[in-house]
Amino acid sequence: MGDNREWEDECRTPRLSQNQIPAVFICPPPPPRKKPVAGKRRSPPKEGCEISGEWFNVDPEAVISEALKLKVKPGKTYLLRLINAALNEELFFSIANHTLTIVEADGSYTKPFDTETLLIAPGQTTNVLLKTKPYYPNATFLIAARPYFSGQGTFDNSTTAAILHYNHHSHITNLTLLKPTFPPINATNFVANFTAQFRSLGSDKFPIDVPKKVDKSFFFTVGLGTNPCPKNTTCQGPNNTTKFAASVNNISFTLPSVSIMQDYYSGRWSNSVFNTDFPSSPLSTFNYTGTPPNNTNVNNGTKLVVLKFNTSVELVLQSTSILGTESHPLHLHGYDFFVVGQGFGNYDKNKDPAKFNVVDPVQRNTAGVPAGGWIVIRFRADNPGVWFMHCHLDIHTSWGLRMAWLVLDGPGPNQKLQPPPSDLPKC
Ligand SMILES: [Cu+2]
Repeated sequence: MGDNREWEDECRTPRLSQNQIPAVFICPPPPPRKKPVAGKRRSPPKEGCEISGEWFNVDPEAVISEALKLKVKPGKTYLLRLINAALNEELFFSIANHTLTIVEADGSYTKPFDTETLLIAPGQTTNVLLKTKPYYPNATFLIAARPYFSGQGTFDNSTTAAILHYNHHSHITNLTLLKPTFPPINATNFVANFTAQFRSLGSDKFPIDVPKKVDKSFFFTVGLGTNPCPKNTTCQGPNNTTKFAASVNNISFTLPSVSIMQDYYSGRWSNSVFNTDFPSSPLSTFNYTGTPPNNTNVNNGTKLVVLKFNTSVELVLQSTSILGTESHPLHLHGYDFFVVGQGFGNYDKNKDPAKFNVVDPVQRNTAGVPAGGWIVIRFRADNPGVWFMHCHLDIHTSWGLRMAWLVLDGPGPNQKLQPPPSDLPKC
């Protein structure tokens, strides 16, 4: 607070780049410092920034000479900071014949766990420890990422790749190149099992502040839908008369002509660009993951939920099967939330809370709502301002899978929305 970052965020959000940048960035580790990882101090032996951002739409071996090389030494532990910078692809990531130890998600430490393949959604970050082989191997190893896609229709299934190269091999040619094995492109169960392994530290030494008591409960459906095709326009929706839309509680968010923050800060509540009647649960209920309703049209509007300062919020995010179930990595601005539960099918408010994890749930800012399933998140609304929440698949956001929370000021001097900076650009 106090650095006006909430104003920047609000202003930039609707201006996401339209250019596709499918990429996994492997970025430099931070300066060595004490980390609560397996109770030991670990200093990465090397710093550097590697960018694996080019799609190779051919056999990886054909482009090996051009591929980026991540040079390592045997018997070391490297920290890789992974960021999915793609706009529309959740990505599987793997390094052939090497195990990755996950230690961080979206800026919060996790209990370390091992995996051969990880999934990372657009905007998510994950730090992993890579333990190299004890001796120089007679091989090089493909580092690769390729999409996870749970929806319908065609999808680009290309692979992006780099090479893990043990340093002394620089003078040896014809080393075997080993490739990782990936789950199938639509491996939703793999994804659910993988994400269920994330746990925050949540110990006496590293406590977490997960809300145990809930002040306000919300139930939001997230999914696809349609809008009528405007007259004299050609639409490529599910049929000629419709175009694709996406919604939260069947409301497709319309971007306002003026920044919501500016309207709110200037005290305009009536006659403003927004309404404050976003429904806390769907206005029409149906079997969300069963047979979808015949009418797939969404409503359109700029609707917000207003929260009193410091409200502890529980939010069920339920995927729908309208135009097919699909995974939606939901991103909340302004907060790191706790994922206290996840499951498939329709959320059952009588049975599912018994399975919630309020001891060591993962804390992050982007979490996947499983295709045909749900997650439950909790956060404390202690950051005043207007906070966008949206699917991190850019195409779904642009179709309207987005809404915003308006968190009111608290009584304290440090609990108020800061005035806009003098150089605030006009949105
Ligand atoms: Cu989505």
